[in-house]
Amino acid sequence: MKGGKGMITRRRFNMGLAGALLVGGLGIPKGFANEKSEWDTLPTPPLLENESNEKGYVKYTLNVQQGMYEYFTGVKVPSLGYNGNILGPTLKAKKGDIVEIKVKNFLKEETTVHWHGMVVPGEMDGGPHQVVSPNGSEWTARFKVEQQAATLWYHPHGIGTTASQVYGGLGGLFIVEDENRLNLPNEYGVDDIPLVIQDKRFSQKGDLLYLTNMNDIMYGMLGNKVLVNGVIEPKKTIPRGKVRFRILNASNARSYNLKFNNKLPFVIIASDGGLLEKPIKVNDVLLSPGERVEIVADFSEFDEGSEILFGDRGYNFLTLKVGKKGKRYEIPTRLIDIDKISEKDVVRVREFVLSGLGHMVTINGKQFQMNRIDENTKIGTTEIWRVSVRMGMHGMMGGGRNSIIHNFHAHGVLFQVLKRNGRKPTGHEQGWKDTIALRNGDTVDLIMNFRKKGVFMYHCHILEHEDNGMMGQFLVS
Ligand SMILES: [Cu+2]
Repeated sequence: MKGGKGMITRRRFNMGLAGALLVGGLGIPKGFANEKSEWDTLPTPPLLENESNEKGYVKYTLNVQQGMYEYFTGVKVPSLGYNGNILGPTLKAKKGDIVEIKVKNFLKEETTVHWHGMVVPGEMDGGPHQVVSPNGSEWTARFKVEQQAATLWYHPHGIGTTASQVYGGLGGLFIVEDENRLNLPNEYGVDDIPLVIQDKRFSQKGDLLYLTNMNDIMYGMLGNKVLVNGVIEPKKTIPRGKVRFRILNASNARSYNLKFNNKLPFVIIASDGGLLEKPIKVNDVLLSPGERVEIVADFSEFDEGSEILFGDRGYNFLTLKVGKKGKRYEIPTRLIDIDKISEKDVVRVREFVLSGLGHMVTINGKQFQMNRIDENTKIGTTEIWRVSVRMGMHGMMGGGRNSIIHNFHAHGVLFQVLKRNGRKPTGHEQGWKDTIALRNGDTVDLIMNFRKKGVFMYHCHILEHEDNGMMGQFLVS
């Protein structure tokens, strides 16, 4: 992937930093002028070639490596990437495939690769127990894909190094496909467009900054620029027609309320774990770190050459230009059937209380310990996990009731949201999920059935919180 072609000007940065101060640590910085004139600066992460010719068998190699990358033209900064300088190739597999991925770690520190959203046995999960030693060591993950089509991702998950490694550039998409033949936009990079959204902080010179103030520790690292697929405020020509976006929030800590600038409605068709039962028409969608959503927007009513902006709270970080007429797609009113996990099968309700900030973050009053299993369960069991955020005195510092202060991700399982604050879930929370956003005071009831054995993590996906110990382990035996 090429670097961004943004030109740095003093004015632009001064405005940006001033704006960031005005709206506070949790707001999107305002006042960034988009000064790029070039089109199609949005790269599409390349599809990684399957090394196997055998049917039903997929083989990949991921080299975890250091590199240099130009976020701003002419300013090379150290970066991390899979098989390249930044981010990683998109992996694809079909439901039923046996997947074998060799991970080679060429970093000077340990790493792991976690398949976020893929339901696999604990020892293949790529969590903190599957460390890949530095300087060329290897680890091979081997698992069968047993879930429906979905947009998943992979990223590091080492102890205390997840946040810095993801921020440095490590992360990529993992697309699962299945036999479903709905007439949805499916031409990768053309009308089926991956958007990996991240924010990063840059100095006036264009250097990448990390953990430079106390708020970064308290709330997690928030940037002053938003990047899509590794490029700051990119632009992309899209077909005049229906376009699907597979959106991943791969930011360390920032949540986004994503919308088009012209109030263009769109439909959400998929959540973390795949298609929803029905497309849901909305004007915006909230995405906390680690969550994915697939949306379809219809640009057929726009004139060729129209520009549509996409972003959050007045900071539009993606510019789309309507191009030539695209293929015809019909979004059906019914997408798939989702089997509801029955509450009658629930054998246990477990409570998880998330609290604290900075170094004081806890789940149920505890911080992560590598040699401690926090919860034990049995394979095939159905449980409700009642997850809440109780900030106590910290609540007043947390940017108000409407900020996503923590979120919750469980490995090794997909869940359904039974209730959010006593009400039925709305939007993409009506589908299969593995990560869920939480505000202070929120309580969500998540119903799940354990299908894979092993030790798995549950944690806040604000990566600085995770690294500070906002994580626990459960054993499925
Ligand atoms: Cu958190």
